[in-house]
Amino acid sequence: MSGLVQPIAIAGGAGMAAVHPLAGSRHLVWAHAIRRPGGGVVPAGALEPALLARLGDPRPDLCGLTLDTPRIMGILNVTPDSFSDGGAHDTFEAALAHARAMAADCDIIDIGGESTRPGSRGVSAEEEIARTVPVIRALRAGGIATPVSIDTRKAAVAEAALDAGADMLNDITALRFDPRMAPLIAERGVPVCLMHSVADPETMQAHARYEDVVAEVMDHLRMRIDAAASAGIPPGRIMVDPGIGFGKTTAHNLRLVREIACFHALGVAVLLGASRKNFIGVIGGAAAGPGRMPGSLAMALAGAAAGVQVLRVHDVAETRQALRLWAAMTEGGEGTGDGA
Ligand code: HH2
Repeated sequence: MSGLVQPIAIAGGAGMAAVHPLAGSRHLVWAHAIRRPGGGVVPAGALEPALLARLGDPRPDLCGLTLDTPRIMGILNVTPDSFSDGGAHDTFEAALAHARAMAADCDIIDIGGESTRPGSRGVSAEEEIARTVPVIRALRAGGIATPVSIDTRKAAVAEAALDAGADMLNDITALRFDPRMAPLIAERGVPVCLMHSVADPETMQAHARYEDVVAEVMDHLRMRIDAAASAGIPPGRIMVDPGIGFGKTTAHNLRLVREIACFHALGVAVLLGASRKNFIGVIGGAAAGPGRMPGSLAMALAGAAAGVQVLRVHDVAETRQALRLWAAMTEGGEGTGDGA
């Protein structure tokens, strides 16, 4: 559990001497890393070649998207009770309209039919399918080609969503909830996001105890990557996510975002989902909902600056604008910001 390495990302440093790529980013390089715990700074050249390769190598494309620039995953909760947008899109018409509106500004649409906010109770697979599948079908029938991710822990829901045209799975239990999930994803050959969580949404906040949250979350995700690989899902189709807010305190969430560059050592793409979560309200002084957008942008930019490949957000147009500015700034000159 010791020996974490956090590359110190440099924006726009591609022309500098003795720098290394950061997880295939076209915006970021690095030359030194912080050793955690302890905080000593080490030159990249002092690290083992295998670790350097995992930290630097480009990540394979995801659903046809290159991962050399931060990608936006827009959240579509077709639920009456999600913590920040619950009830806003819980009819078929409202969900479809929101998905169409988001499609212009996001790279992936993440559709979920079950709230996983702290304390929430699950719904049946049938209910989740009834909420999500018609929206996916209608998007495809309407010619919207934006990749769709299905946010579920149930294989029956994933299967129905993939049959309806979804392109990837987002599983907050990292394939642990339903034993039929890993074989399904291996057989379908689609990408999967493995998120760290403890217990279940109803009880997870009681489990927010870690000696070293970054090391423990990384160990867990490493084991889940290995489990997925044993089930026939290669690392090139895996993304990992520290699971902000899932059995974590505000201090845990802040540390995970601050040190998220450590996760590149897992050698796969990294997703950050901090949008509108409770800690943003606690620190930013905003009630649940759209008022947490500015703090959410701050966290999305922190992720981008650490080389995170996918940002899961509610406010896609605002995040797109912020990323355009960030990308243009990393390019130097006047920039076009077209890349993000
Ligand atoms: N957070 C939520 C749901 N799914 N998936 C990933 N990969 N990462 C996350 O951080 C994540 C997730 C919870 O947020 P939200 O969808 O806004 O709310 P709810 O679960 O109440 O629908």
